[in-house]
Amino acid sequence: MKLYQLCGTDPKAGFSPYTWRVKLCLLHKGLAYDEEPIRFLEKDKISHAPVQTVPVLDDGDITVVDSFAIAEYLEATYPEPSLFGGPVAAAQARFFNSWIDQNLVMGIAGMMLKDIHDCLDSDNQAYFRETREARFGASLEDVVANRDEAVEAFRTSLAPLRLLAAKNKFLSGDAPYWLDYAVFGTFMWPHIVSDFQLLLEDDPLFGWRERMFDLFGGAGRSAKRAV
Ligand SMILES: N[C@@H](CCC(=O)N[C@@H](CS)C(=O)NCC(=O)O)C(=O)O
Repeated sequence: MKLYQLCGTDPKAGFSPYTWRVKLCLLHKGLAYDEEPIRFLEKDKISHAPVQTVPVLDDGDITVVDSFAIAEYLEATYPEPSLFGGPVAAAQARFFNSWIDQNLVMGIAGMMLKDIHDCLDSDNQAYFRETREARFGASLEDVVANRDEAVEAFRTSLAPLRLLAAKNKFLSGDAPYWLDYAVFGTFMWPHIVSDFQLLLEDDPLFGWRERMFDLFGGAGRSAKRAV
């Protein structure tokens, strides 16, 4: 399998939160894959895919796009070990996926846009600035200007996840499943591009994230951008 992952100047430090979700799903299922780094301006590498965003997963002749669709594809094609833990959880995962995208991805983006920009080379920086400033309606600098206050609201918004982390070792219970990977994969994005502190040490989610960093031989912990 080949998984395309966005990177900046360091090809080993892929940072797309959506691709991280897929990486963790592949690791959970013990499926071997090669990671193909791609910069924003190297979309020709994924010209065979129906959309020009990552993740793109090539599994032999089959190409699958969108992190959630890829998770469903992996579950249907390689059922063991289960990624969702059963059909009810798989159905409910759609709700979580949407919640994570709206709350975590948007919340983190509003604090990290400038850090992401700073990981890129100058051509990719220009593309990133133009597309993101159009999307956010403000300069990258203005978007992140009040992040010291924004992070407080972000931490408050994590309350539903915090309840799960306070009760169990993993968000899914005694062992990690798709929900853990979807949330942790999203946290891998700021972990790689930034040193800004999102979680406080006494937050149950901090301890949960530490446990997630340790999974799969410390795959998450060791993935840090070279500076
Ligand atoms: N819903 C998609 C979102 C994918 C997405 O937005 N990927 C971003 C990177 S995090 C991308 O490839 N952007 C390309 C660009 O902005 O040019 C998924 O879950 O896979």
